[in-house]
Order: sequence, then C-alpha cells, then structure tokens
Amino acid sequence: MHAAASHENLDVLVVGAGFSGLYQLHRLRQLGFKVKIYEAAPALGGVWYWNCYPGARCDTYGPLYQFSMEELWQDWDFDELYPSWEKIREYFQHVDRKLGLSPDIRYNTRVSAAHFDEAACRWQVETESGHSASAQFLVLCTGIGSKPHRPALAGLDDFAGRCYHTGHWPQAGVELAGQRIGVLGTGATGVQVIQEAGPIAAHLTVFQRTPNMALPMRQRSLDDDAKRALKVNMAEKYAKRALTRAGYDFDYLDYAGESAAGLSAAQIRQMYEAYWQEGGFIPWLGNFAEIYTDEKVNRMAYDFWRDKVRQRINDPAMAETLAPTEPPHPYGVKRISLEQRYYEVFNQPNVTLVDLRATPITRVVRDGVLTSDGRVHALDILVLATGFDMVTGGLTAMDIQGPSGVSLRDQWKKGVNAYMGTMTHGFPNLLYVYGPLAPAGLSNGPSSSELQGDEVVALLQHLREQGLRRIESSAEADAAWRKRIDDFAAGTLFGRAESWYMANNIPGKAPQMINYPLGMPDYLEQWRVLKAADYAGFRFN
Ligand code: NA7
Repeated sequence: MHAAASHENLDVLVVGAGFSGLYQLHRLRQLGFKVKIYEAAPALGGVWYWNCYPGARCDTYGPLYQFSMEELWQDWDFDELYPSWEKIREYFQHVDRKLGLSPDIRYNTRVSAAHFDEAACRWQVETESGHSASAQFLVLCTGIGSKPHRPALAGLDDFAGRCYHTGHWPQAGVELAGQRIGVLGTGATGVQVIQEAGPIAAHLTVFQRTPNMALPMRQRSLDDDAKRALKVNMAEKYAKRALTRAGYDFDYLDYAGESAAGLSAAQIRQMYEAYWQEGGFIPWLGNFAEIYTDEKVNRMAYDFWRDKVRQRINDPAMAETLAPTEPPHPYGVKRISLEQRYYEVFNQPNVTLVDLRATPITRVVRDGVLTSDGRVHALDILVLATGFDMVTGGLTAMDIQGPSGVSLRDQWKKGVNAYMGTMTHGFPNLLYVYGPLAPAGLSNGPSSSELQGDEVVALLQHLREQGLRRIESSAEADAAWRKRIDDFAAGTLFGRAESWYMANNIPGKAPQMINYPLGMPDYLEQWRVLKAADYAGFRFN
C-alpha cells in the first residue's frame, strides 16, 4: 500500500454510488452513523455513469426504477415508460439535490485495497488516488455490472479502427452515423446498441453467438396524463416489491393461483397473446413459474416467442439464426432483454448477421474481423457488447484481505460464498448489498437495494445497540446458504444455459447459481427467521 495523501476515520465506508450505495448513505446518515461513499466515477449513478452508449436504457418501467421515498417520487417524472440513461442520470441529480448526498460522497476515488486490522477491528482502506480511510464496517455496493468483460480476441491490437466496450463508453460519445460498425454480443446491451446503430450506420455487422429471446418493450413517451396515471397507488406498488419474486409489482402466475397444468394449449396461447401485447417482462416474469421446472411448459413459451419473432424477419436464414426452430437453451433461464425495433433492423439492406456458432471469429485484422469462412468483415468501429464479470467482478477487482491474509479474490476462485447474500466467513465487518447469493440479478435493482439494504442497516443498528464491534458469518452458515441455492437451482432448468446467472459467462469463473433464486419473499423470510433467532449464523464479539 502506498503513502496516503489524506486519511479519514469512519463508522461505515460504503463503496459505490449507485442505487444500493446511495440508499445506505441516506439511511445510515439519518441514524447518526459517520458514513461516506467512495465512488470511482466523477458522478453518482453507478452503472448509469459508465453505460452511456447509444440506446442504453433500463428494462424496468420507470415507476419501479426509482427509490420508493415519497419525497423523491412525488416531484419526479420520467419522460418515457422505460427511461434512457440520460434521464436516469438526471434522476440521480434529482435524488442528490433532494437528499444532499454529494457532500458525503468522495468521487474519483477508486478503492484498490482493504485489509482488516484485527487488533483495531477495523478495515484499513486504500484508494488509487492515494486517499485512505479506516472504517469499522465496509459495505460494498459495487453493483452487478461494474467490471466489463473483454474477451481475449486474437489480433485486437492490429485493428486500425476504434474499439469500445459498452460498459466503459467514452463520456463524450461516439458518432455512429455513416460508420461501418460491428457489434459483438447480443445480450441486453447488444440489443440496445444494434437497434440504435442499424438505422444510421453505413453498415452494421452483428456477431451473434447465442440468440437473445428478446421481448417487445412497448416503449411509449409519457404526456402529463400518463405521468399522473403512473403515480396512482405508488405506495401499493412499492409495498408489492417485497411480495413478488423478482421485486416487481407483478409476479409469476402461480402466485395468482394459476398453473399451466389443466389448461389446454389453446388457452395458454390465448394468455400468451395478451401478455405479448402487454409486453415488457410480463411474458417472462409474469409467465407460469413452471417455465423454470417443466420442459413442456417451457417449450410452449419458447415456441410462442419464436413464432412471434419470426413474423418480423424477412430472410428465412436470418430468422433461423435469430429465433431458431429448436431452442438454444430453455426460455427465460438466461437474461431476456426488451427490444423496440431489434428484429426489423435485420431486414435492412445495410445489416449483416454473422452466426458465430457456424463461422467463429478467427481473429481481428487491420480492417475488421476475420471469420472462419475466410471473410473479412470490414469495420471502422468494433463495439464489444460482451458483458461483465457479473455480480462478483466489482468485488474481486479490489484487494480485500481478511485477518488471515487470504483475499476475497483467492477465496472465491473455487466458488462464491456469501451468507444471506451479505457476508462471507473470513471477512469480518464486510457486508454486501445487491451482491452475490442475494436476489440481486434476479430482481429489480432498486427493489433489492432498498429491501436488502434495510436488512443491512438493521444489522448495523443491532450491532451498535448491543455494543458489538465485530461480526462474521460462520463457515457452516456460508455452506448452508450456498447449499440452499445450489439445491434449488439443481431442480430448475437454469443449468441448461451458459449465462451470467450461472457465473459461466466468463472463461475460468467457477460455475454456480450466483443470485438467490428462491425469490424476494423467501429471501426476506430468511431474514425474519434469522432476526427472530438473534442473528444466529453470524458470530459476534
Ligand atoms: P451479457 O448479457 O452477458 O451479454 C454478453 C453478450 O456477449 C452475449 O451475447 C455473449 O454471448 C456475447 N459474448 C461474450 N463473450 C463473447 C465472445 N468471446 N465471443 C462472442 N460473443 C461473446 O452482457 P450485457 O452487457 O448485454 O448485459 C449484462 C447485464 O446488464 C444484463 O443482463 C442486464 O442485467 C444489465 P453468449 O450469450 O455468451 O453466447
């Protein structure tokens, strides 16, 4: 660790100024904790600072993509049902103005290391800028998508054009109009860039490895009446987040007493038709919960999606690549994205679709990308929409060492443990919000930030009230939590896709279900049970 330019002592140091971190700061400050946020970016907003590529927007509808505090939502409106990154940034400015958060946020401050000093029972924290801190508790709110994944592409250094990762997009923007653009990756990000770039590019080449089972967003701009209508029953909507598995204001059909069993195929198709018209995540997170466990039900959902999508694609070969006759993996076990005009882009004469399963990339060359069929796809700009070292990447990017000297990075090489999705044995006084083995990536972000965030705040309050200085999860509790998740996942179809949900989107990462898949109500119930048992599972002193 290098010499510190300045130093401060804190009760709680929060890392990251996205939804989770800001919520921690606001709540803990109100309770009188001496708390600060360290944030690598020069502004608040978390992923919405870095993900400023053309078309970046959130796949959750606006009313639920914000904090639930009335003082914040009462005089805030998004201008579209699904807000753009620009508008979400404005929202964070609004939050900052209302809650006065920035004075307690140290921007441009990337935490590089945190070592636990057992004698002092405090975390000693170093940053890249040389500033350091000592904090009794370290609460990591680094989000699930803060470490971009750049695949090792042979020859990339030879490329004469420009190459950008969507998760680290130039803040000044990149002019895509009139350029020959290649997009590698068709996840949530790829879909958004592709539908933005297609209409304005001189030529767009899409490199697809796995088709995205994208659903219609049904985006609309909001006039005053629509904005007013969305504000009705906000309190009820927010209350519902704790009662639905993905933290939304709707849930899978079994919660509504519906099961696919006993319904005819025609009845199911009729239901699917209505959900399709509604759009958004309804045809996925509002589907039968059996899509995760029953192959037949899953296949019905896939076939419905495939047939709907294929109607929009003119070229039969492209249709087969984008929406194959046989599903590449079960429907919904890999993150589904929302699209606005994605499939129509492939009807444009200036768009080429490269199926990387048939013709993989051989290497990047000076003029573009060479595929195994010997073709060079000429490019001015190569966009890497290749995702992130999801959920854990932001945590393992820091050198975090517990009292034994073992780093979190090393401890997690063979698999991730995080009891209650919140603490790991060997790392006392270190807590995560919206991180591994929590609902996180399987839930709406702001919902998790508040609901798990409240539990973390309650835990810190409990420690203070009881005069306890040190908390650590036990190895047994870690193992039991992991087993609960693995056992549940083993009974589902999640393992049948390579995806960041199963931590196998990154070469070398140990595969496992990386989120808490039993749903938000079950997760919160585990906290209730734990609190009733005086937080047994954690060790205090
Ligand atoms: P995702 O969803 O992880 O998507 C990454 C995409 O990049 C996906 O299509 C991958 O194909 C593709 N990819 C990754 N590496 C390669 C290589 N080496 N070659 C070819 N294609 C590759 O990331 P996003 O940024 O879109 O979204 C991340 C999350 O952020 C999203 O789920 C939301 O929760 C917000 P694959 O599917 O692995 O075959």
